[in-house]
Amino acid sequence: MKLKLNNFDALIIVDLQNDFMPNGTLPVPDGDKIIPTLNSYIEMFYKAGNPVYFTRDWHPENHISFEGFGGIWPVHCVQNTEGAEFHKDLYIPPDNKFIISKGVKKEFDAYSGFQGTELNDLLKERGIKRIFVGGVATDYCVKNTVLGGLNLGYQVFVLEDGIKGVDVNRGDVERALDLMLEKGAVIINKGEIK
Ligand code: VGL
Ligand code: ZN
Repeated sequence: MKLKLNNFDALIIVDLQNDFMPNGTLPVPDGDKIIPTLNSYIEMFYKAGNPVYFTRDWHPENHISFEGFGGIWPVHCVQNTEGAEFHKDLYIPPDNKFIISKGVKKEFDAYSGFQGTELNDLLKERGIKRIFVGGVATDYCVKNTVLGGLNLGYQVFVLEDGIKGVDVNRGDVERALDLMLEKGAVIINKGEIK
């Protein structure tokens, strides 16, 4: 497929934070390997004048998703800690105002960048119709952000060369991709956009 960016396209980069990188507390294997590719997507959108939104997990230290507090995950992405910071090599365009924090309240978790956030309003405000989603983890926050976007009526493209998953259960990543496709997402790679 060949596809040309238009004014109604936005890029969404999901959770490129230290705790999800190989040295973090909830590592996504090779999560850092997609950074150069994501940076080239970010640059492409930025140069074309299209908005880039960065989601982040932003949990209080006693968050409900953590082991010992009712959840299944090791402590990760605690607000204002180094683990919650974006990877130092991730390119954040100058003056970027679009940081979307999720899972910010103790009692609620959110795998989707749309859940409990202002993301949909921000996209609507700019008349965005198509969203391009990359980041981690394919089988959790990427999947749920993609499904959330489809539910809200966006056309959603999944950046195949810009995602990594955890595969807690073998096959999770493949099943996640199948589900996204089944719900109407389109899977593309960088060479297909101009
Ligand atoms: C995520 C597990 C827990 C993710 C967030 O970003 O995919 N996974 N919190
Ligand atoms: Zn989390």
